[in-house]
Amino acid sequence: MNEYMTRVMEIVKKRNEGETEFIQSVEEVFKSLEVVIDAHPEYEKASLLERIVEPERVIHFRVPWIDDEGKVQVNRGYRVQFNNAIGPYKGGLRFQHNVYLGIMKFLAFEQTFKNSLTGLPIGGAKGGSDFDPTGKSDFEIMRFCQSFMTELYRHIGADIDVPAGDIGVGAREIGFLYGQYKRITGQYESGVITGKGISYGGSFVRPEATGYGAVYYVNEVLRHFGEEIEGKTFAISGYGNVAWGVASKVAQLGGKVVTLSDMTGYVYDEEGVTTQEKIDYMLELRANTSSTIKDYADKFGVPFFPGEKPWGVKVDIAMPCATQNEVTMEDAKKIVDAGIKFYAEVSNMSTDNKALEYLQNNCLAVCPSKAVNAGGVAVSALEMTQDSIRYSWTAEKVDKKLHQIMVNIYNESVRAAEAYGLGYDLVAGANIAGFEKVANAMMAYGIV
Ligand code: 2IT
Repeated sequence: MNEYMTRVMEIVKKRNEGETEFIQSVEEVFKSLEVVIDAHPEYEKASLLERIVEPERVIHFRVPWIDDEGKVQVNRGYRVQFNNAIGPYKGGLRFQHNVYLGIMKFLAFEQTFKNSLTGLPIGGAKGGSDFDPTGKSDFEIMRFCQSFMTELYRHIGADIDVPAGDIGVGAREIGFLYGQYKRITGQYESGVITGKGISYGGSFVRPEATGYGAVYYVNEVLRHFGEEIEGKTFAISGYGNVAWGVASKVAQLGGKVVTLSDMTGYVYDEEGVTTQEKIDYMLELRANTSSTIKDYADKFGVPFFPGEKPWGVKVDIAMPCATQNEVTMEDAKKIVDAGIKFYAEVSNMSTDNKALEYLQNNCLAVCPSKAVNAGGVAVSALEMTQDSIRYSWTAEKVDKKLHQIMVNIYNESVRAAEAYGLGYDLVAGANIAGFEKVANAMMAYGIV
């Protein structure tokens, strides 16, 4: 990092004390940008970095709701509208017990560059709550979502800010949220939220998009090395919506996912999560808030490793699909020791910064989440387009567009790193390409 960047980094650390994930994500992006900042002295004159690390708006609100026992509960709600230089704010909502401002800001910052990389006109935002959906009844979730939207509705709109799902927010929650939005505003403004059901303005392939997109991206990486998905084995973590999309696309292309995991441990399925029965069972597991991944082991008679992560398993490709910082230095060493040559983050910022650097030095290819998982938000943007033209594209058409977008993201990343003399560096390439478009737009606007 050059002198200007070091100075801005100091400001970020001071202003965001205790928000470790946010500081980490800024550091990760900055590492890639030195060449760009050196080549553009006008950025420093315009204090572009000082501005780009500061969210345009942070909304923090109270969410009171009544549980099934009639007791009043209070959670914290957030929406961080980070950057709308290239389009309306766009990004998911996360409902998880550990949510706080530092996680919201890191996700919104990442989202800004990811959304730019998709090539579509969407800005960056994120929101959510420390509400924990595990063990809650459908009615409790509904009442929570209604209360959450009763504040959020005034801050969003099809051309303002368009939320979607993330951890803890799936089709059921999106239905409750949109239902309340529609009731409060009296408008059928379906473009205000994405991830909707097909019967009310959702897009085909949105549930699969993050996982499918990740596999399309990895496919490009393998092609670069003269390899293909067919016959390859994959270790993945998680078992939710994203892991499900990865497992089913890998199976379609003739590879096999051999691990799934959750907080309690991982399962090793040597035959692979390849049959329709197994892939459908993942959805069943997810729908039942009291089940754990051990149920998969019991059902299909495969080994379960309690308390362990799947990173010691010998496979061709490792793809973390669970959450931020799930791969630490210790895990990274296991991945390298297992002889794994390809590493693709799917969960946002899956890897801590030191572990990421170690993997970059020891693997053939390291693929960053903001490129690999961008297919999810890209199809969300396609959902917005379909809503605005009041027309629904076929699954085949959306899937084709998704595939093309992922190929473009890969090519753009390769190009951007090469243009700055960094060689084949997918991490730097994604950061640079994502940054360039946002930076150009911000420069055009003057000091805003
Ligand atoms: O992290 C992400 O990109 C998402 N949770 C999806 C966001 C979206 O607007 O579809």
